[in-house]
Amino acid sequence: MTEEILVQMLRKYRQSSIFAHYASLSQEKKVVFLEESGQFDFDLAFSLYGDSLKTKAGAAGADSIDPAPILTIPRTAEGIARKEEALRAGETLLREGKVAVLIVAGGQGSRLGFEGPKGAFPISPIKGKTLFRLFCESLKAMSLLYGCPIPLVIMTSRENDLDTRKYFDSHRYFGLESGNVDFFQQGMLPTVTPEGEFLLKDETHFFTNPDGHGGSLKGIYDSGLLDRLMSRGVSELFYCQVDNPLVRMADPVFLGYHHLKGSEMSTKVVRRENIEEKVGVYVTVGGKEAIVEYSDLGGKHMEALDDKGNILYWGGNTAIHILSLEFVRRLNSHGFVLPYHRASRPVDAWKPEGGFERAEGWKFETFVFDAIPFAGKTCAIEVSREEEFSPVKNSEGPDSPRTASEAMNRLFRKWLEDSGVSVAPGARVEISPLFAVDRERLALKLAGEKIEITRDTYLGD
Ligand code: UD2
Repeated sequence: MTEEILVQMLRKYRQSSIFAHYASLSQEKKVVFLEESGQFDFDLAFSLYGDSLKTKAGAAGADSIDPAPILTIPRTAEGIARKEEALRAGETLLREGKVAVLIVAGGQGSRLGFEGPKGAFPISPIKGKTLFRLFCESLKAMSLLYGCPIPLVIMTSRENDLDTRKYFDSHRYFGLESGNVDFFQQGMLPTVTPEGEFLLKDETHFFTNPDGHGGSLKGIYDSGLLDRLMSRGVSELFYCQVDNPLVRMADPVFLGYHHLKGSEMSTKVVRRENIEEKVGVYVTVGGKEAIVEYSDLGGKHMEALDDKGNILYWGGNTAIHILSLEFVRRLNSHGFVLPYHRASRPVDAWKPEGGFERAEGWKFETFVFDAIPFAGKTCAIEVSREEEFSPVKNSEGPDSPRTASEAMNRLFRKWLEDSGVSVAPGARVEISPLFAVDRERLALKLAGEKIEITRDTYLGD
């Protein structure tokens, strides 16, 4: 950014205190300030600020919300046959190299009290494998199983990009081909105060925030990775968050349902635990399938029960999706279409006269699930929470390392017991994805074996 452009922008948006601050900087600090400011879209941030003053944040049009069609876990012969058909279709996609995986990992582990990329957080019950290691080993196992490398794309943010790349490098990509792992940084947007002022993070930097996990659908396009994947013949993108160690990486059944329906964006949902659970809810809004975040849904719909007393809007968003790459391209080709949400949070902003002061910052971000209403066809399938969903969000309590590690232990114990292995009540177990990536492979591997597990056991490499 040149000084002329900066001054023009500061004048245009009447940022007089930042203008005075910039003018007070030494020449070399001005150079840093200009260099760092060049990558931010101030016009977008300010127009989002203006728009947000006009529209009332919060609840989607209450009268337009209805339950959405969700494929429940199959229990009939017909449903099981359909699942088998989906499995075969998904396995074909994997064998034909049509699938890539995107993990959004731009968030910091701050709610965990963990410095560094959240994916580097140790979580597995016996070996303490990190989230990234579990994902990579699962992906390696799937690539071996289907005889085709599955490209991995990781979205980082400005705060953790370097540390994330170093982490993968120092662990030699956990056995994946480094040529099959790509990273891109999500966009950063200037934070704005309710009075419409940009903030400073320190003497030479504006205060900015990551542009939300919806930014993954913009970043994969802007970085050129979308085109690269499509030129390799990839057509479907399996999307998940870095915080859920139970994700069934590149799940062929899910891929198959998505493909057989001709869906452009598919979602896995779990039955909401209770009416307070902090997850988005899969509904229809004005006749279009959508996910509305719990904070935007409003009590009436969050708490609604059906005539049997069950939660009416029961589909809780696991944030596990499949998107067709052609659809992701369409979301970008005439300007990125996802709407921005405003979130308010206290920030420690640099004062032009020196030192920091607590200020209220408005951050604007997009949510990946806002792409659902733009899709031609969509598909939502119910999955078992016990098998596929236990995110790590908080340092303790719900959605914590303890609940996720215990969920992994319980799942592995169940896999073993279902394979005829007796597991002593207190024994904790962990099964490496490279030993068996799912319960079916474990059963095949242990068939005919008489095994008894009496103490903490790790099955793996
Ligand atoms: C998200 C969903 C919620 C439910 C839940 C499941 C939203 C708004 N809510 O809640 O509906 O699906 O997950 O666990 O999505 N991230 C980035 N860049 C960003 C922001 C987030 O990479 O700018 C990543 C972050 O690393 C994390 C994930 O996205 O892994 C979820 O982000 P969050 O923690 O802000 O969303 P959360 O957990 O409140």
